Amino acid sequence: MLNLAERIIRGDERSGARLISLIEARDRRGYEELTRLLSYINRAHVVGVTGPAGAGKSTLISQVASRLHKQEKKLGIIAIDPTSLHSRGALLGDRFRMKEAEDTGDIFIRSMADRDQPGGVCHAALGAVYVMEALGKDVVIVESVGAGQSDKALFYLCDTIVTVFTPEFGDELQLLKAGLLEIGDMVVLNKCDKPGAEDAMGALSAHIPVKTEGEWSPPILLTKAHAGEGIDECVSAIERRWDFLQKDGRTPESRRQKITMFVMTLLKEELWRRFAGICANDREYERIMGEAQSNVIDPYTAIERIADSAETRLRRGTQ
Ligand SMILES: Nc1nc2c(ncn2[C@@H]2O[C@H](COP(=O)(O)OP(=O)(O)OP(=O)(O)O)[C@@H](O)[C@H]2O)c(=O)[nH]1
Ligand SMILES: [Mg+2]
Repeated sequence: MLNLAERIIRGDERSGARLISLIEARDRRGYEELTRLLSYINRAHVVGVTGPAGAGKSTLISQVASRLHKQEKKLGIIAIDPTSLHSRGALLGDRFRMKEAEDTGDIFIRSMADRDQPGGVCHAALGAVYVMEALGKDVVIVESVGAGQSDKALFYLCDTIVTVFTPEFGDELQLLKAGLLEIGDMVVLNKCDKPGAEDAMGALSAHIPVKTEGEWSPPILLTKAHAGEGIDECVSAIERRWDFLQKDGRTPESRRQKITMFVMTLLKEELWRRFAGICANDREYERIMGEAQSNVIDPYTAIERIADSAETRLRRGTQ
């Protein structure tokens, strides 16, 4: 009998979905299967789409994906949905907004939410990207709101990042606060049918980092995603970006750096998860915290003592 990895390499999407579920469940058997896929990755153009909630990311992705599909490209979509923390309905909602992509009947769409780590990077997303690459997808699109530092780490696994804004978010301060502009390789101003599109365009242009000769320069694209307008330009920009990366931008070194960043971000969360588990039943921790609570020691000293005690035990454990 073929194992999951072998079936995935032969293009079996049901096995792909099963492996993603194992990774979501943090099942070690899933990691073993994923290891078998490692010589089949780094083939697809991985495109991350980020931007404020409701900016039109899903609508845009659906339109772009269905056009790429018409060009005989094989597509996978991963939608990371923070709202589904509150209701399962949102997962269905996201798929519903990807109607054009769904209607092709030929695009692998996977919605996921990391219920264990609200606001955190989606633990299973990297695995899902690997699975889709091993399935032979040409383009894998990842959607995420991209709020918070750790969520941004998700985009370390992308080759191209598309940031989507709307005229409502055109205001300078919002853009800077969101911290999203500087990570974008393409900027989409969606909902151009709304008032304020020109002002927003001006604010966006002023903030696009200036690139030197030979570097990729992020284009600004104007769209009305719900009406399918501006989509062809988005598709060509994605293709131009891929050509650029093929020539000189996607070096093994940059890939190595991205993996390091991704691992470090997830490691931070994992260490914290384990540490919090230890503290929950630890007398030393409770004693120090009790002293801080009753003002016997100041909070800074408490932090140092708790960290020292954890470090000592960690070192002892490794000897
Ligand atoms: N007026 C207008 N509405 C749009 C446009 N594009 C999308 N919408 C609408 O905006 C709403 C939100 O679109 P989504 O595609 O779900 O946005 P999203 O960014 O994926 O939202 P979240 O995943 O919840 O963060 C939907 O009702 C869309 O129909 C546009 O160009 N103009
Ligand atoms: Mg969405």
